[in-house]
Amino acid sequence: MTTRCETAIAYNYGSSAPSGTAVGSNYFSVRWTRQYTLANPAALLATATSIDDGIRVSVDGVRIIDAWRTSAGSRSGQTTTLGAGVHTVVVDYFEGTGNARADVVLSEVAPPPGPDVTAPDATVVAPTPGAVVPAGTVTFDGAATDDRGVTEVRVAVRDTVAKLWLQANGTWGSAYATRNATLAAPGTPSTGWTLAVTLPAGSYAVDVRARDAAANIDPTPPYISFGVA
Ligand SMILES: [Ca+2]
Ligand SMILES: [Ca+2]
Repeated sequence: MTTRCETAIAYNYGSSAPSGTAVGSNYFSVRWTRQYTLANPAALLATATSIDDGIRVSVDGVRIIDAWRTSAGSRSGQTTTLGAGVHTVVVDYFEGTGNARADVVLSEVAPPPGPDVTAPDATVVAPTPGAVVPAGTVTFDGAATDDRGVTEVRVAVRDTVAKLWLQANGTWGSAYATRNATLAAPGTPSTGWTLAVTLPAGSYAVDVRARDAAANIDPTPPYISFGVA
């Protein structure tokens, strides 16, 4: 038996014996053991692109590839998600007769993301609270952030004297109604937003609610009072 450190499992022994060992060119076996450190929870994927003949791979004692037979080919296997830290990988290999080959690569597979439970947050840059802006086209703008991506910013405009909301069709009504702002970078964690509406002189407020793809809504929506003159 020969024991030594090897940096990678990437061997095409062909019809020869592994160099530097006492074993013959047929009927030999190898056990490779290594520690694999995960910085973050992930699965380990073992990809054996070319194995001749048999292979077994286990991670922390759990078999992920079991192909202990005399044949050539590719095999792969994957763990379920492992915790961050050190994991032990053992690869067993054997050669029967004829050609011999062993190529095994380990890689990390990030776990699927969990549900999005973090709501976005929106801010209003214009108008500033208490500002008086010219009648006509009034442009609202601001920014919105989310841990994964802002998909919508809904803007509601209220006539604070009549206590009515600007409806989708441009009329004013008692029901809360919104318009979708234009996002500079929709679906990203940080975006600007803008919306223009036409307003006559009066007293107004704007209510802004950002959403993400999971329909989480900003729990602290800005509500900015302003005047039009
Ligand atoms: Ca063989
Ligand atoms: Ca989110």
